[in-house]
Amino acid sequence: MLKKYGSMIVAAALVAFMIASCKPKKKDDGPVDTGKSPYQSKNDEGTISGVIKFDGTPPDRKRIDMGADANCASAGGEKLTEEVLVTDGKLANVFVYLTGGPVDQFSFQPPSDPVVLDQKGCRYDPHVLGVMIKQTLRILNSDQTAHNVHPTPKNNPEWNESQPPGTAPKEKTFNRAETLIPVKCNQHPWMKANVGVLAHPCFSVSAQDGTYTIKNVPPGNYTLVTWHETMGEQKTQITVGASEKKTQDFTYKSSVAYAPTSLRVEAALILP
Ligand SMILES: [Cu+2]
Repeated sequence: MLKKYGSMIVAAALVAFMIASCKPKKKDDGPVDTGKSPYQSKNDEGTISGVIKFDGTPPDRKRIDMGADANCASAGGEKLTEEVLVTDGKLANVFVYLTGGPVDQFSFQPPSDPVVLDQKGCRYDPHVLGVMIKQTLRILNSDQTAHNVHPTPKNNPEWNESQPPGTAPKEKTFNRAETLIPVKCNQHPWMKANVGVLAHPCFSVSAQDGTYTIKNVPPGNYTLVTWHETMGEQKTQITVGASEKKTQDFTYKSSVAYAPTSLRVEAALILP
């Protein structure tokens, strides 16, 4: 009897090991060949635009103590937390993107222009941004201090590189879609950015006034997703007709717990 159970346990362990061995590796082996045909424009793309509103009292923005680095402390710019950035009831830094429909059925070429992520006043600027798979992310250091850029992805390889002042920009690409990749700086624990990586160009980030616009939307049926670092995710179904200009607003309420995002929130050096 014992022997029988023993062999069953060994067999189960072997199966578990085989399943674990089959898991895709996180190494940088290029974009997955999806076998999708390239999107052919009929010049009838639509537009989705709207406003992300914030209902309720936003959490206070806390002062960030940059005293650990004299260059940061003396640099200009705001030194307040920016996770929840509300202006006149409008929410900034919401990543808005489409899933399903034609954006998933076809493949899309990334633009040749890079997306720029700067380090300025010991902050990442912008705080939330999107790139396409294989599009260049150009990372600048405009400060007089060394930064250490460190994305912590789940679907893409993790890397961690120092960037001293006056050195050349870093040019990086991501090979797999991921919403969104947290980026930290090992030198300055308060520094955070979030990079959305998509296989298609239909995404946007809400501006200071809460507005967003997604251009060049192939006509079709989609799920429109709004992602906010700490407030969470919302989704709605949307249909875009040929050359249609669609409006879709969202509201985040301070009293509601939305579907959590996958971000790991890390403690920063924050003073009351
Ligand atoms: Cu830094």
